[in-house]
Amino acid sequence: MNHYLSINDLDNLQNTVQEAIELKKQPLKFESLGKDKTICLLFFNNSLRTRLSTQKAAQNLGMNPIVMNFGAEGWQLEYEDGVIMNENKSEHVKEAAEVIAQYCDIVAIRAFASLTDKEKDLAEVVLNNFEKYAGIPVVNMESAVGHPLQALADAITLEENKVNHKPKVVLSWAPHPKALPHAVANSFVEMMQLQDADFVITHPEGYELDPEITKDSTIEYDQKKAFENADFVYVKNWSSFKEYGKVVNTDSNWMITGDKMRATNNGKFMHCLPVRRNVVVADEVIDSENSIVIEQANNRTYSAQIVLKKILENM
Ligand code: SN0
Repeated sequence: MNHYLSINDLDNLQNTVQEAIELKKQPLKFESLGKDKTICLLFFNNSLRTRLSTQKAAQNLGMNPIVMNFGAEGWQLEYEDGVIMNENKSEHVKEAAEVIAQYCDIVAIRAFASLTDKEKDLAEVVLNNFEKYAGIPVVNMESAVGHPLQALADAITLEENKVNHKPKVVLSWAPHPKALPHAVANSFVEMMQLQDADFVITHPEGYELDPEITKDSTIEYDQKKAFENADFVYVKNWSSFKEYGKVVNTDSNWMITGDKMRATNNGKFMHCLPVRRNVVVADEVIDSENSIVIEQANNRTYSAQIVLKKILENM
């Protein structure tokens, strides 16, 4: 593998999940693979899990990670061609990306959706420009459109926790005070489309994700109906796609409660974190034995590690 920009960059999801589960048993087995290799992690947005687990994954492979909070400490970058740069942007991505590539062998980037400019967000301007000008492998640590490291960790967690051969997995929207990106939900949907599962998406009207991503996945507007027989309930808030970046519903009836979870098939609760307690999910649910959010976060290390391993093996 050269770049990891979307879950579809994996040649085989099922095999990759199995390889990650093996790696988890012996995380230091390939500690020489990344010797003398450097990875730059660039953060244009906040992070806890992604930042620490990706560093940890790189270190497990013997790599040297360099981390930069680009959003707070980097120069403001210009991405358009041919502009007169006499305003607030100090450096063009052409130089920035090429310079960064002098210092490292792989670059990993977090750059959330603006949620104001749909066209630019869908064009993945930051990620694609780095890919174009850095000339080294690029890893997506949550872009405008996707969060494939999270989706791979979710696939590992589903595999480890599934009881039925073909589980019912529900992706449920939940309320949130802020407008959040679609990336986590998008990549979860793309990942589920590669799985042998009964997959249902539930959200209020007006919260349809990009139809180019959901394709023919089942959408059920009745959350109660969607939860019937669910083995896994994956919860995430996102803002409206149609009314791009807007919060069009804050109905607290969509929060995940103990009563809703009791009506599932002893369903496991999943969330990528960070999560707003008692807005998105009731304490009773996230604190229950059926909550596997910490396992999901733990699997972020092995998701990043298998991805970096595949890139290193290809260098
Ligand atoms: C991000 C998102 O894409 O939804 C990152 C998730 C991995 N989440 C947030 O920005 C939550 C912020 C908040 O204030 O709750």
